[in-house]
Amino acid sequence: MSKMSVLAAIAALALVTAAAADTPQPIALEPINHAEAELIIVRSDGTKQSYTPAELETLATYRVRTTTPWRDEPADFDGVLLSDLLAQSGLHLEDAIKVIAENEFSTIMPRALWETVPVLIATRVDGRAHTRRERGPIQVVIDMDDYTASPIAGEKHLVWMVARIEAE
Ligand SMILES: Nc1nc2c(c(=O)[nH]1)N[C@H]1C(S)=C(S)[C@@H](COP(=O)(O)O)O[C@H]1N2
Ligand SMILES: [Mo]
Repeated sequence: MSKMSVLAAIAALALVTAAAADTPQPIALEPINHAEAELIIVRSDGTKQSYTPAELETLATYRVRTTTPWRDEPADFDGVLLSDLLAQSGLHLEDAIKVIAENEFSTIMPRALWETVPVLIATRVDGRAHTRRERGPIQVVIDMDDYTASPIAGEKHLVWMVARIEAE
């Protein structure tokens, strides 16, 4: 490798590292009172597992600071990774999942989405419980840089009032 290409490689690595270090950041969360909510996971064999926001937060928790299509100013979203939740409930190898909201909205997420983009299942915003008024209590959040860079991520994936995830 020439000296220039070594420098270029170091610069590229620094950029990648900076982007990766950006978000999601591991964060320890103190217990708080959440809005009453429940996320039900339905496996392909029909068995179910349900999580309140506090139960979701027993998985590894992360913070993503980002805007959303509904927020011009960035906010701190805390929650768990969709990939971790699917691994814990046994849906991570499905080709796709259907995410259904309390208002009956539903959308399909292909496995490539949660495998290539950190998809946060947010349970808190700016350190507080996430309310329905703010598009909680359980909201799918993707860092806007990752969202913009992904050929797969779309606005239809940014589901709020998430109620159910089913194997497709
Ligand atoms: N709970 C819920 N989340 C949702 C939707 C919805 O109807 N309900 N619509 C989705 C789609 S298809 C898009 S484009 C955006 C639209 O948000 P808006 O209706 O506030 O513009 O949110 C997504 N998340
Ligand atoms: Mo949409």
